[in-house]
Amino acid sequence: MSGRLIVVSNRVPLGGPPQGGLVVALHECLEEIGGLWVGAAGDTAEAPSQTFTEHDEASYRKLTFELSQEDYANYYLGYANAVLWPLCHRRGDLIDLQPEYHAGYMAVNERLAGMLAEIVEPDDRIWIHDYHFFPLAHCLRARGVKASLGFFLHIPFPTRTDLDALPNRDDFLDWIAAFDLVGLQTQADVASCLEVYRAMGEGEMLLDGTLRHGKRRFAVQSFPIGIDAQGFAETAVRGNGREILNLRPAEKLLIGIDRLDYSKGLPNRMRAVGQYLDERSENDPRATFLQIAPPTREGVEAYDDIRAELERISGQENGKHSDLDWTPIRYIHQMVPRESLAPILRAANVGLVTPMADGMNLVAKEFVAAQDAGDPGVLILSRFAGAAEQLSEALIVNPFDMAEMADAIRRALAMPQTERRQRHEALASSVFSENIGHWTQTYLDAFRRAAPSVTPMPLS
Ligand code: ADQ
Repeated sequence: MSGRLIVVSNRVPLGGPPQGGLVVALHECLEEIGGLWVGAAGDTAEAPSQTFTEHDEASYRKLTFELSQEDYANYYLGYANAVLWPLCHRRGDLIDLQPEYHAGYMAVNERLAGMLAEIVEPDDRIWIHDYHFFPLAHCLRARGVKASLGFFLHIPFPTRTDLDALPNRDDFLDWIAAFDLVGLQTQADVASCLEVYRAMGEGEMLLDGTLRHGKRRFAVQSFPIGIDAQGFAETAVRGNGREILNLRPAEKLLIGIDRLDYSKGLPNRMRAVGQYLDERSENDPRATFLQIAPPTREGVEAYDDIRAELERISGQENGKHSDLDWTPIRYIHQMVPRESLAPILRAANVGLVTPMADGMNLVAKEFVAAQDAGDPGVLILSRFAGAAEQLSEALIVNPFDMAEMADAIRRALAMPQTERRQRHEALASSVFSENIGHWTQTYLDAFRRAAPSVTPMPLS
C-alpha cells in the first residue's frame, strides 16, 4: 500500500499493551505497515490545543487531540451518545436533540479535520472509525484533502425512517458520500445504506457496484468484524470458570456479558429468565443466570434509567425465586479481566446475547470461541444482532418475545450433546476463520482497490 495508514478512532490505546481484539488488530496492523493512530486524549483540557500531542510508545506514531469539558458534554455524551447512538439503535424515543450538541459535534469534527489537514499527505489513507466522526471526511474534503478516506461503522447503519428523526438529515448523506469506502457490519446495513441514497438522495448504483451521490462516487460494502478467536480460546482454557464463580457441582450456568446499554436488551432478557424460572419444574437442575454489565456513558439520562430498571427487575425475580441456598440471578456491575471472562464464558451452558439492535456483538463470537468443542454450551442469539447473519446455527430469538426466549433457554438446557456439537462446529468454523485478522485484511484490500477509482472526481 503506498502512503501511510492513518487510523482515526474515538480513543487511542495508551500506556501498556493494548487490550481487546479490535485495538490489538489495529495496533498490529500499524506495527506491520507503519503509520499513525489518532484519537481523543483520555482527560479533558481547559482550552484544547489546536495541535496533536505525540506519544512515543510504539513503532508507529500515536497522536491525541484534546477535548474540553464542554466538548465532552456536547460532542461525546451529547450528539454522539444521546442523538446518534439511539438513532442508529432504533430508539428514536430516546433521542435528546439539543442545539449545543450538534454545534459541539461539528466543532470537534471541524477542529480535528483542520489538525489532520496539516499533517496528511496526498497518498495517505485515512481509516476513520465510527459514529463520532460521520462528518469528518466531508470536513477534510472541504479543506482540500486529497487522501483516500475510508470509514467503518461499528453500529447499525440508520434506515431511512431512522434518519427522518435527524434535523440535518440531508447533511448526513453528504457526510457519508465524502468517504471513498464505507464499510458496514452486515448485508442488512448495506441494504439500508443503499435504500437511504435511493430514496433520499439523487443516488444511483453504478455498474461497478459503487454508489453515486451528486458529484461523489463511493463504495459501500459489508465487513463483519471478528475476534481473535484463537487467542480467546487459549485464554479460556487457562482458568476455571466454575471455580471462579464458586458454582455447585450440578448447577447450570446461563451467562450474559454486555456494557450496560439499553440496546443490549437486558430487561427483556432478565424477564425471560424470570419466565423460565416461573415454569421450571422442581426436578430440573438449578440454572443460575449471571449478568455482568459494567455501566458506561454515565451522565446520559437513558443509561441511568436502564441501570435502575435492571436493579428493580433482578430484585423482583430474585425475591420470587431465591431459596435459602440459591440466588438464581447474579447481577454484577463490573468490568471483568479477560483472564476471568473467557473461562467464565467457557463454563456457561447457555450464552444469552439478546440485543434489541447491535452492529455485530463480539460477545456472541467470544462465547463460541471459548467453548469446549466436545461438550459445548448453546448460544441464544437475537435476530437483531449483526452476528446473526453469520451465526445462523445459534438458537435465533426475537428479543421482544419473552416467551420465545424462555422457551429457547429450556431447549438449550435440554439439548442433547450431538446437536450441541453440530451447532457449535458450524458456529466455530465461522468465528475462527472470519476472525479479526481476516477483517482488517479484507477491509484494507478493499480500501486499496476502492481508493484509486473513487478519489474525488467531478462527474459532468
Ligand atoms: P459494543 O457495543 O461495546 O461494541 P460488543 O461487540 O459486544 O459491544 O463488544 C463489547 C466488548 O467488551 C466485548 O469484547 C466484551 O467481551 C467486552 N465486555 C463487555 N462487558 C464486559 C465486562 N463486564 N468485562 C470485561 N469486558 C467486557 C460496538 C458495537 C458492536 C460491535 C463492536 C465492534 O456496538 O455491535 O460488535 O463495536 O465492532
